[in-house]
Amino acid sequence: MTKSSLIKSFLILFTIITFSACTAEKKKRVLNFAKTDLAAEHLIPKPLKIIPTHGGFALDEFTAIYTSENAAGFEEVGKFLAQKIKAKTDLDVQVNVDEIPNLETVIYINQADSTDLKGPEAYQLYITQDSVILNSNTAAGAFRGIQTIRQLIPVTSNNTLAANKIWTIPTGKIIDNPQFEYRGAMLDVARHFFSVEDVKKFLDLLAYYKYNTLHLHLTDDQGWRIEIKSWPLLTEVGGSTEVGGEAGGFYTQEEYKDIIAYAAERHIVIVPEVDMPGHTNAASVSYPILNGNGKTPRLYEGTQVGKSTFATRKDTVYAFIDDVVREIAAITPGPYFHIGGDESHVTQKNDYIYFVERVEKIVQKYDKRMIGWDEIGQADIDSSSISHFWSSKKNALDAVDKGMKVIMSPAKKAYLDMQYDTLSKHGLHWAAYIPTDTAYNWSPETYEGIPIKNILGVEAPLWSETISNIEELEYLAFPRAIGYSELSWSTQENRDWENFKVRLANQAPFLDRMNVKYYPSPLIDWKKSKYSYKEIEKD
Ligand code: TNX
Repeated sequence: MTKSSLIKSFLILFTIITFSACTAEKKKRVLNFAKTDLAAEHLIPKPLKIIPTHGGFALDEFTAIYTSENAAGFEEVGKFLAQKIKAKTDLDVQVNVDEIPNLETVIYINQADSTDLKGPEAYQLYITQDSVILNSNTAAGAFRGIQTIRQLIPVTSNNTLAANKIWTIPTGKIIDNPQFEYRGAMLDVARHFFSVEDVKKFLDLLAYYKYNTLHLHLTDDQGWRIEIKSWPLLTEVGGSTEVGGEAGGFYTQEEYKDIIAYAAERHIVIVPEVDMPGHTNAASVSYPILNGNGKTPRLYEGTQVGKSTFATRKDTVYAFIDDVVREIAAITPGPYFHIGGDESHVTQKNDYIYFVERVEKIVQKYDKRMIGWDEIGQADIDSSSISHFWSSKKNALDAVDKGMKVIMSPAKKAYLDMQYDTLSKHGLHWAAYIPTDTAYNWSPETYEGIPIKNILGVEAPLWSETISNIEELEYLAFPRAIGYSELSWSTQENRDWENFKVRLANQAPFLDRMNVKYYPSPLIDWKKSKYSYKEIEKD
């Protein structure tokens, strides 16, 4: 913080304290809430430390938000919070407005370089009767912190005799920091295409639970979903259908940039995946020169895997991949590029290895860090590349031996497309049935003996063979994705199914307001909510 902004912060706080003092009389009359307990709030993911002080901060028409003004992104975080407060309470909370008559309480979002803040997404919240002070190193940390504030704002205002409505936030201190730096979900837009609006809604939900990554599976046998200007038939032909034979679709580069920007406002990174050398039928139908399985490629609307491959010894294939990676990397600000690499059952092993090693160089040439499904662990690749563990412990441990980081998505535990049980309306069960408790009750920290120091984080992939619209997406993703947020954010000591179950039950009002058609797992005693999306459009 610069000296002048520090002085300004003190001035603001001083003004608030003075204002609060002047209006103490009035406050006393209004603030007769019951004793609060910050530690009993239904926060997900569970913060590292919560110290309750049992008082109440009044969020009302006399509240304003101030942010560090010279720190990049902080004001935007303040405005994001103001919008969400408006949606939930209808209050018009001003952001960084100097002269506010009758100002009584303030939310201050502060850039702090404090050494207590243990990483870029760490934050601290100090909630007193007069102020909420949110400290973090970066705007990303501040953004995670305002999700906690959002979750602390009650759905209903205090029932006071006074004319002004008050939403009471419990006082105390929260010290929080994510366990893993990569906290992701994946959406397969290749088997069935999902619109930009659908992706944005998914991003809204992920942001509320402090996810920081959305991996988009952009290509597969059944569809190519991202415009590549130098190879236009990929989308014209390869994007024209999907599983079941519907019309398919694709994102233009402008639409993809729109998704990136929307995610960036939520401090979420998009990881683009172009799956190869297998899962490439849609590309090979568009440009048969790429094909390496010896058959004439045709559009494919089924769900079998493992029949396609690129011609891994042809230079044209690498010229093609160079163009694809170059165009996508140019519009992807995040550090990663996912090359797929799974289930290349018709690629010779030595060809597969040659392919992965060559593609890694292309990804690095465009300044991205390569991620690939765990099969890539068989190749001789750099320690900066990342193994995406889904199935083979051996492959993941081979990657660990190379010094690589691992993203944990074991299908048996973390696949959002697995059915909850035999009655599930959508989903598959080739890996397992994954009821809501099974999804939560495992430890990525120790799973299959992958050393914790190699674990970059956890990702929950949602494959879309059996889902084709947002309601079906929501049915498989929620509530399980809420549990995965806690597996990647909260420490093992802080996780407990019995405790989580109650907090999860209390997400129902939020999910209802967001019009999320979640699976009403019978394991959860869902809290009834009187609000539906018809009354309040968005939270
Ligand atoms: C395996 S997971 C796949 C996908 C399927 C998924 C269905 C992985 C790397 N490959 O191609 O969609 O199973 O659950």
